[in-house]
Amino acid sequence: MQTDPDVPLEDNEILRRLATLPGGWTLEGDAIARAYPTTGWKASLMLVNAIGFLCETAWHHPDITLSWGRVRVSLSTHSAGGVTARDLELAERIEALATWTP
Ligand code: HBI
Repeated sequence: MQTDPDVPLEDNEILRRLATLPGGWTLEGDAIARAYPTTGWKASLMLVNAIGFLCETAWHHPDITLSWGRVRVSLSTHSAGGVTARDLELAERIEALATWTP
């Protein structure tokens, strides 16, 4: 198994790991991505901020698209040119945050 953060994982390994991740993360090109439905623009903004702070603490920065009723997150490791274990670990943390209900 490849665990070097500077080496992209093989697609079959990414798909195998995504299958163990709760939520609807998918492999899209050189990144893993997931869209979260929200109740509106302000809810999207709050979710983007929460995900943003989490990612900043991990010093790993996804592309995030804020829309009315939807936040899309896309993660890859630029230095590796693809998806690494670092992306999968952060995806798991984003998933826990974004699906948390009080
Ligand atoms: N964020 N998504 C992503 N991918 C990276 O490779 C990355 C990052 N944030 C910070 C970061 N790399 C730094 O390690 C380098 O820019 C120094």
